[in-house]
Amino acid sequence: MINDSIFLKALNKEKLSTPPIWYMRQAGRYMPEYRAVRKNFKNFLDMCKNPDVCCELAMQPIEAFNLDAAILFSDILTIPDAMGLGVKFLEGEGPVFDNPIKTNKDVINIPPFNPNDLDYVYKAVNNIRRALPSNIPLIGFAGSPWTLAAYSIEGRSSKNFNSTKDFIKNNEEESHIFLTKLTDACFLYLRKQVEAGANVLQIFDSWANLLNKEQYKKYSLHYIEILIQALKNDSVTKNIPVILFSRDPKCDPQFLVSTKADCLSLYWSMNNLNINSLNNKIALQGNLNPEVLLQSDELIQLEVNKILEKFKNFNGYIFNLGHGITPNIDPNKVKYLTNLVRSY
Ligand code: 1CP
Repeated sequence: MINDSIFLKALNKEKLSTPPIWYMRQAGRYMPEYRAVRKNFKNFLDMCKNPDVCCELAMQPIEAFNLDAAILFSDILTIPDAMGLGVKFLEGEGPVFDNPIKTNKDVINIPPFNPNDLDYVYKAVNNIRRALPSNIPLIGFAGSPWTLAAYSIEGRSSKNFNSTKDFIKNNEEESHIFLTKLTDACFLYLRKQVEAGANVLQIFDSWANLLNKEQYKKYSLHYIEILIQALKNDSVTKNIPVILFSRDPKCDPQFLVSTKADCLSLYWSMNNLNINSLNNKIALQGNLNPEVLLQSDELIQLEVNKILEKFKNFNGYIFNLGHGITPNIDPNKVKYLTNLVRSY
């Protein structure tokens, strides 16, 4: 039964003797099983368009580490691709857009988002839900409107997203129009994922760190708040817990709490949080620096103990990393870490 899930219990702020465990980017290049499947596809997005392959990939970390939650295998850039921006993942380069947003006209000309264009994603959700044990929830996800806008305007990944920063300065009105279109698309997309079987939703604001405090509220948090409100007001999604991951935000964590997310996924450097004041108000997830997994077993143990001590008295703590597992991490270290947390 899904109600037996310790992950859902933690999201519901229940006190548990052992925290549930899952990892951001738990399926991916660090696993040899993943690389064996990946080599059959030139363009990563073509692989995401195959629901049977997505199911196999989402199940790999569940089978390898016996985790307490699965995450849909897909990518956040499916939405800009469906909006006609032509997303490709090139070898060693990451995502590249054929038609990035360059002018304010490009924003106006974006065709209306049709959630049915992403049927391949909902089919993957359905396959994964059916493959999972009944007590293991499936996490559906979307990028935050701001993070999707940043990729769509920049046209690729970047260290500092300077074109995006210039665009929002020079085209304020169109930036808000674009963010509104993305917010609507995220809502329709997440609702379809829930209809297909997703039990929990996570919003990835992976480029929160680009904005200063004032900009962050205006260009990102504002739209996340609208998105969460739409999910909470909809009959299909109203009872689905929403987790918010924000990478290194330049604002008081209290602003993240006011989005009404059910759970905050804490970036590894996010230590300016008064945990006691949040007890019973919101669930918390994450916070271990993924780079710890490149260290010796002794060092991993030391860092894990610090995290588990920190959240010991918190009702609703979910063990996770403070960002995704990177390709250079040894799967044996992931196994070691998982066993450490379970035997704490
Ligand atoms: O070549 C390959 O094998 C592609 C590697 C890869 C994988 C495995 C990419 C390309 N995306 C994914 C899957 C993925 N992406 C998942 C499902 C797998 C899982 O989590 O188990 C999820 C949830 C994502 C989400 C995602 N994609 C985020 C948010 C999370 C985060 O890490 O902050 C972001 C920012 C992306 C964009 C993306 N996808 C892939 C790349 C190379 C990038 C760009 C990253 C960058 O800008 O640096």
